[in-house]
Amino acid sequence: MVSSASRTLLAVLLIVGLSTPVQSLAAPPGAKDITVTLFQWPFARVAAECTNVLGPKGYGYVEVSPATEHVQGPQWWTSYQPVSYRIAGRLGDENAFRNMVGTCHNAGVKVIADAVINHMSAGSGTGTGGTGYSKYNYPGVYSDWDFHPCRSPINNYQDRYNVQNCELVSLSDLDTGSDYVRGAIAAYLNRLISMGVDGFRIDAAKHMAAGDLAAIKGKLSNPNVFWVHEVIYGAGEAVQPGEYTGSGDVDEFRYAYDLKRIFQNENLAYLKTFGQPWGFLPSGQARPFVDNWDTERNNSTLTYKDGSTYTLANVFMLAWNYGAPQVYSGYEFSDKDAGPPGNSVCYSGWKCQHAWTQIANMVAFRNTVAGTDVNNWQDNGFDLIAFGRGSKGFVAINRETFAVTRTFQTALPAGSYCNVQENGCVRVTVDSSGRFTTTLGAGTALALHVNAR
Ligand code: ARE
Ligand code: CA
Repeated sequence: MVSSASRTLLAVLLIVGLSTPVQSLAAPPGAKDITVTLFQWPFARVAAECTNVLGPKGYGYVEVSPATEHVQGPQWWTSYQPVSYRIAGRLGDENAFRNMVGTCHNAGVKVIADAVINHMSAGSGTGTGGTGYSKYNYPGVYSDWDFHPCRSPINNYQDRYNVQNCELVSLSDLDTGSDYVRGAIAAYLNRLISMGVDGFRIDAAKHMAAGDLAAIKGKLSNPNVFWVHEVIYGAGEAVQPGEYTGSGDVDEFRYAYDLKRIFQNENLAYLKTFGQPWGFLPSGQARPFVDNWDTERNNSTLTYKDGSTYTLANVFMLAWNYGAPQVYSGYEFSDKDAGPPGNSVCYSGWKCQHAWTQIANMVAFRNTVAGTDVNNWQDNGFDLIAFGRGSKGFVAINRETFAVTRTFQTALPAGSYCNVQENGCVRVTVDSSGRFTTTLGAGTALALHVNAR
């Protein structure tokens, strides 16, 4: 039960939030448009990674796992069951969070927080920050009447009411139509904004009416802050991704599903028209990706377990001019519920995809070719493709099971370039007509750009 005193306190906090001068950080994807998601990385480690890797490599944004206090347990997904809006979860406290934002900003990297605002927890117990809770009762913030009256699990994605008002996997579903709930959510997001957060991933956005989300966004101290909605496309479902573009970009799951199919079972040559013509959202509203923590566990997309096919799909995404992409960085698992490794070392449990040469060096490639069109598309009809980006970059991808030797036509200025797919600088010479000849091993790529000569 929420006392009127705590409601008054909340109102005061809201007003304080509104009058605190907040730097305008709204930054829809621009020249540095790549987000890396460091799944379940502790905030202190994210900070160090911003300084050591993300900033130097040119990543524009880092997305971190949810920050709030959550239910206890070893599974990773406990962080998707908030019990209060205090920053007191497995990944670090408020100090660690603030330090991370400051350190990442100093490294030129903006921070996206994962906002779990559709629901609170299931069950009852004591949260990671010591808050006692039970279902529909979260002391200091929500009580029974703040939740939707449908108190059963979602079981019909054909029915909008069921999807948005009932319980996603039995999690207490907030009444996001209520002004009090909207205010409480906005107060939480405003606190993160006051700590310098630059954007939000809206978890389970499909399960909230687009109008409710727009109303919450309207209450923010910076209503233009960057938002990206998680709305999983499902054929024939009542709620569709396109409904959410009014208040933010949307994760384009169809892109990830189609990439898996093309890379595994069809021909890369088909990718020539990849993008909106395939039924995806317009490029300016989409966040494409190869995988995320849900899809790598349900096998709907490629994953690190797919070896070079996975790496090449990432290379393609980063070279292709569609959307503002997300690179995913997770950890090895065999049990899909298993929480993150206890150590903090790249390549030992943690996969650190964002630091793999073939992926990390494509960040500078993408930043260099920003704003250019695709040109000089070439393919062999099957699984060898190549294309340029204006006169600034060129990529060739060989997903064949054999090496291919070929002369490629580019629009690059003549000169000696480094193949940034390799460590060190393996030289490729582009002649005065823009051509070069090379041999691409099975499952490898080549990428050249004018800032790596
Ligand atoms: C866990 C247990 C459950 C238990 C629950 C409550 O696994 O058995 O009932 O706790 O005790 C994550 C995990 C869940 C976990 C949850 C809470 O994945 O397993 O539940 O945390 O701890 C739908 C939603 C989409 C959602 C996916 C998972 O539309 O928004 O389901 N994705 C986000 C996050 C998840 C997270 C949550 C939301 C919850 O990315 O990591 O869950 O905050 C079709 C539909 C999709 C649907 C999909 C799967 O494709 O089109 O809309 O996605 O099926 O059902
Ligand atoms: Ca809901």
